[in-house]
Amino acid sequence: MKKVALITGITGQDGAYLAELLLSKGYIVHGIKRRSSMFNTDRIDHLYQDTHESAVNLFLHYGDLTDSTNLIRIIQQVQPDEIYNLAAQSHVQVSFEMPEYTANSDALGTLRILEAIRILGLAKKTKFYQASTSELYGLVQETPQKETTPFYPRSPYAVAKLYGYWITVNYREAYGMYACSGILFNHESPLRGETFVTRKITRAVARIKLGLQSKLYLGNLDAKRDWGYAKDYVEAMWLILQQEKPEDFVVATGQTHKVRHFVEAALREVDIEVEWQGSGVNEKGFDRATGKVLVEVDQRYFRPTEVDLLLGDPTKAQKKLGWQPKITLAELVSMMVQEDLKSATRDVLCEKNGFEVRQYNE
Ligand code: NDP
Ligand code: GDR
Repeated sequence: MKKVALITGITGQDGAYLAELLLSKGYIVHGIKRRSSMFNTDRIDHLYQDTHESAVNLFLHYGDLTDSTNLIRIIQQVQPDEIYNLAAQSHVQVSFEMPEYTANSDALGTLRILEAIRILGLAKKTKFYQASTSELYGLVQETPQKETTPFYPRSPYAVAKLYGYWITVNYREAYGMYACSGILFNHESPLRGETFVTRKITRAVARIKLGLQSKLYLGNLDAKRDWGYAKDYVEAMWLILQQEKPEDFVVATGQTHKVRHFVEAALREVDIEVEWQGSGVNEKGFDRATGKVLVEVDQRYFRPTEVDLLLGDPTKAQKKLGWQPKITLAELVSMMVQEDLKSATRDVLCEKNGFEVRQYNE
């Protein structure tokens, strides 16, 4: 019998990689996608065979974490062995603008799924994975951050995820459910949303190199993050649900770098050396060869409360899951810049042939 998995957030970065991984392991995969006025399945289209052509192992359902009845119906219909709750309003800065919605989807959404499992009598059958986050650590209490480090969330997003983390612990303890969290540190890829800092940088660097854009505007260049590769991290999600006992795990690389280091590495990938001048909001990054300003700091990307330093300790995941990150930061930066160069090249060709190329800058 094939295992059945349900992934919320299947149209996102992690959802796409996880769906691919589970399909490769022979699972039947169900995913929840939101209704949108435009196609929103770009990241998983290559996995989705036309139902009219052959037997499929991937099924999509319309749904939303803010709608309990919808979640109950889908879970009842699918009867999953494993649920991966990856859906979330996942942008930290946006959560300051939409705190109530973020709490509804990220905190109560988690509760809705756990309750659905319980109401449907699936507490002993269905394993539950919660996408917890290093943002829970927020204001630095100790480094490196591990499973026992106290939490101090610094954004409406992180506070909502704190509820998601603890309600998962509570359902595990109260109802004996196999319910647990991966506390994942930042993980990136060519599929990363364009408004997260790494992808914003690699996309801009490719466009600057090909003359489609002149400058990149960023916020806090000194924030430090422990960046890994998303494809490595979805393997850890799967491993977390294959243990004998449900437990929470930190998933990280154990290395941390400043945002400015990521900018330098991305520019180096296209043979540009950057030189920083000024400080704070007046800081600029110059092309050492031409003297042109390539990077400018813009106040609007600063957050009301920032997380200055994330550095994870993945020892428990290494020992108990046998998990290791396979890709280094240098390889990740290179992969992302090279992929963005391909899209930028396509845009250049379109422009050359008289087709308008839309600019999305954030
Ligand atoms: P993305 O932002 O790429 O994907 C989020 C997914 O959630 C999308 O499929 C989105 O749908 C969906 N979604 C958003 N709101 C709702 C809602 N109300 N109901 C149903 N679906 C919704 O995130 P990632 O793939 O990067 O992250 C996956 C999860 O892991 C998230 O929960 C995130 O908070 C968490 N996380 C991520 C880390 C990272 O570094 N990437 C680190 C730690 C945790 P749509 O495509 O329609 O927008
Ligand atoms: P983060 O990721 O907030 O860590 O959350 P993001 O890439 O948005 O920011 C990382 C750091 O870079 C600084 N920064 C900027 N960030 C953005 N987005 N845009 C900018 O222009 C910019 N300039 C500097 C930020 O201030 C921050 O310090 C991600 C999300 O995937 C969450 O869902 C997840 O839980 C955490 O990672 C772990």
